[in-house]
Amino acid sequence: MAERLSAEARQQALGGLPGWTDVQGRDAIGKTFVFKDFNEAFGFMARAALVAEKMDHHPEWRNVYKTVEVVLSTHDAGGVTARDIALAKAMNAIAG
Ligand code: HBI
Repeated sequence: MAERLSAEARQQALGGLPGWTDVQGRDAIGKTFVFKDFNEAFGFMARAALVAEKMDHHPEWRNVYKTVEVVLSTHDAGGVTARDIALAKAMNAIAG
C-alpha cells in the first residue's frame, strides 16, 4: 500500500513535474493539458488510460473539447503517493 507523501516530498516531486500543482482543498495534484483539438485530447486520454490500467492507478479527469483536466490522488492512502507522481510523469511523457 503506497504511503502518503509528506508536504515536502510532494513539493519536491512537483518540482520535476512541469505543469502539475497542488489541488486547492484536497491532498491531490492536478494539471490541465491543452491540445491542438479534440482528436489530440482524446488520443492522449486513450494512451494514458492504457498506462493507468497497466499501473493499476487511475486518474480523475474531465475532457472539454481540446482540454483535459487531470487530478491525481491515491484513494486508498487518502492523498498523494508515489503512484500519483509516477502516473503524472507518464502523462507528461505521453503528452510530449
Ligand atoms: N487509482 N487513483 C487511484 N487511486 C487508488 O487508490 C486506486 C486506483 N486504482 C486502482 C486501485 N486503487 C486499486 O488497486 C485498489 O482500489 C485496490
